[in-house]
Amino acid sequence: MRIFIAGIDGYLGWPLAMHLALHGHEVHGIDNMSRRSLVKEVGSHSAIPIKELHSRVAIFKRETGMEIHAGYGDLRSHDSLLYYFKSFPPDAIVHLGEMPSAPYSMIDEKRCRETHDNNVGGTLSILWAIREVCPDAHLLKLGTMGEYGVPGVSIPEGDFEMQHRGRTARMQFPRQPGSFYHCTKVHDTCNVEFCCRIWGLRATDIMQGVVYGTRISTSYQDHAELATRFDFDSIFGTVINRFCAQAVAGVPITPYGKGGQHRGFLPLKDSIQCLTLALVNPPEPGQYRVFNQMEDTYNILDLAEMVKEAGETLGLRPTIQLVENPRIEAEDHYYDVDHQKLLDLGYVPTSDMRREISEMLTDLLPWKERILKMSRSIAPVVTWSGR
Ligand code: USQ
Repeated sequence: MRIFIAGIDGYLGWPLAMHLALHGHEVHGIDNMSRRSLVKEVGSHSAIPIKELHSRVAIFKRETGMEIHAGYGDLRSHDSLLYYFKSFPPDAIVHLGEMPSAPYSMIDEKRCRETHDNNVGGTLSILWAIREVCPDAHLLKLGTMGEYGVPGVSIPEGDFEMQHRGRTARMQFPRQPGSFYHCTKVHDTCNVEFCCRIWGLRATDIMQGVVYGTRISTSYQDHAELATRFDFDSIFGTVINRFCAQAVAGVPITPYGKGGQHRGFLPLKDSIQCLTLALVNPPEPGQYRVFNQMEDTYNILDLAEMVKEAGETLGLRPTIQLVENPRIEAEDHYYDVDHQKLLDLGYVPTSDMRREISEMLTDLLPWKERILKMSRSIAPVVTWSGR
């Protein structure tokens, strides 16, 4: 299959590109390198050092003999996108090229608007380019479980049957995003579904839970120069990854508020597995389908305890410190999510959360000094209330 990856330099994009190339697909991709520059802007860096994109591509070729065609590109440059798609008409487009941080989108008006411009604008650019150049291509778009929020009822996989005044209809499940970043994903969902309905495009919208971990695949895991990034700062680091980095650095693990927030999680290598399954099982023309991509739900305090225990087993002395919640969010709530469709396609969850945490701590230990060097970026600084 000929696959184009937008956001090929990211936490998910790079391991997905390698995985797909190793499984015989022709992979092309672009990245505007914003993740690298924004993490720098907020005063941090990847705990695990990563090579520049062109070096990664060269090392991958040297090690495997396989080619990944990747370079700089911004999705919002619509003419460039048309050029890419015309010179390499893709069978599928994986869209990971968005600014992924809720806190970043809440810093100020400039960052909020940048997030909307990049995310909503980039997706619109892709949709128009597909329509013009390759209307039969499958768009695999990364959404988020955070689109649904925590509504207090079970969350279906995309749509549900609604009854109102004696009539029934199938509708998208209502959205309740928790940050301006999550709002951009809701807007994307609306645009992607609309284009399937009106233009007959085909798309899979992935409502993904929080991804964690350092391990990407057994076949090239040991090759340090091919590692994917790992963020731990309060803006771009996600919760389990942050807790593990905190345990390694010897600074307190920071559940926000009461720590009763529930989320769905899945390990990085399972995210790669799920995205691949969606690619090799495309939807029908005109079909807009939603997959809730997650494995298990946990509450934040339990995760903190798990990281603490795993750290102690490795001889660390992690501590947990509840901190005032910088976000406005429910801290103790019902959470139940349908996530059957990927299992039906053959997804085999690999996760044992305790083992994953232990592996993550082991992988991060050599980089303790790198984490400590940017330890000022760990404490949360962005508040939802702006105070
Ligand atoms: N949290 C803590 N302590 C921390 C960091 C986070 O208690 O040190 C809490 C947050 O308050 C939140 C939960 O952990 O309740 C998850 O936060 P997160 O930063 O790990 O994840 P979130 O902001 O929700 O966003 C991340 C990714 C985003 C993706 C989303 C999936 O950055 O791109 O869309 O996870 S989901 O959370 O299911 O919406």
